[in-house]
Amino acid sequence: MSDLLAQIEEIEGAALGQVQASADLDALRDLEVATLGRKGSLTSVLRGLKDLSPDDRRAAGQRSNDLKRKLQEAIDRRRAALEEAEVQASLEKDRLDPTQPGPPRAYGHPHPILAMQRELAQLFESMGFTVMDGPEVETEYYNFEALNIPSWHPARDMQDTFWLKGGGVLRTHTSGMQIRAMQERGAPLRVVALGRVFRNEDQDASHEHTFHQIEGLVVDEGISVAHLKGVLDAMLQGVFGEPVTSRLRPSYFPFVEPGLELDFECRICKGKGCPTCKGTGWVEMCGCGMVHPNVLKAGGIDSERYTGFAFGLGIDRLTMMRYAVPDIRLFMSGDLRFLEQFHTG
Ligand code: FA5
Repeated sequence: MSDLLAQIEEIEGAALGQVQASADLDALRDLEVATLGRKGSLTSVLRGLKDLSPDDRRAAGQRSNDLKRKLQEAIDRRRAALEEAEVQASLEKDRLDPTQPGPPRAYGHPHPILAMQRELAQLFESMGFTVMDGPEVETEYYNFEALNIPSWHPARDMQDTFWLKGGGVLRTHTSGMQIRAMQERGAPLRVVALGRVFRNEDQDASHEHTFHQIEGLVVDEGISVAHLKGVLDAMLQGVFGEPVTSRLRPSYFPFVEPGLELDFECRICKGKGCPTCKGTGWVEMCGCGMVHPNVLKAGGIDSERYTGFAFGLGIDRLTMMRYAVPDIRLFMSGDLRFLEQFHTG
């Protein structure tokens, strides 16, 4: 009996210390097997109980069961502590801080002409205009004939044209949209149409073969040049963020009567005269006028009842003025050193 108790005490003395000393889960599992396992030290002690007297057996049995429970509890506690330490170690190793900013990414940004188009569209929408889209490949009818420019008319020479095989034409201006708008929507009408236009033109600092226009058209009862001037001045104020001095002067386009040209005071020299405004102090910005009755008729509108104004503005030149860009060709140069100056993000 005393032998057995001595063995139990020895196991207790050694094993409890070893549980605490187990450095990892594998070592702890080995210890568990070596003490409490089927062939473990405590198990084999228990097997010896059968040779004892009933009283000794009860006393030694209780003692060894107490130890078994104590050991099992100590092992379970140690296991939980080791598992927790393992989780902490792996969190430490694969540390993720979701509040850290990500690596910088190279974002693109709208081309300055596109940004200006969007701004203009928004500006006119805020004045109650509808924004329309139309084809870049036009028919001769919409680009010229319906605009009071028959094929024999010398005004055709004002816009040198890219003709396509089969009779189509790369639109030379956005004015064809006047007819499409009137035909599609009738009167009263308040629309703008923006987009690319094309001319067979020699390039220089203010001329491109591919550029952008915004066409405006208002048709209603009692529309006058005063409305035209008011809308164009509101547009200039919107674009430049302050009132801009402008003037209307007579001009000629077959699809308006009277025909006018809007100039505004040169933003670079404030009207004093500089190379950009060719010393005049004024910059020519858009053709405009009162819609010719023939054009209203081509659009299916009663020219006795309704009048209208129209304008066609060069968006590239407006953008040049806003940012003091000296040469229109920079826009299509693809030169990122130029374009990245317009990165606002
Ligand atoms: C026209 O295109 C007429 N359709 C404008 C119009 C509309 C008049 C409605 C009356 C009523 P013009 O050819 O002048 O007109 O061109 C209008 C504007 O486009 C010019 O004032 C200028 O700002 C711009 N523009 C013309 N040619 C070029 C070019 N080659 N490169 C860049 N911008 C140009």
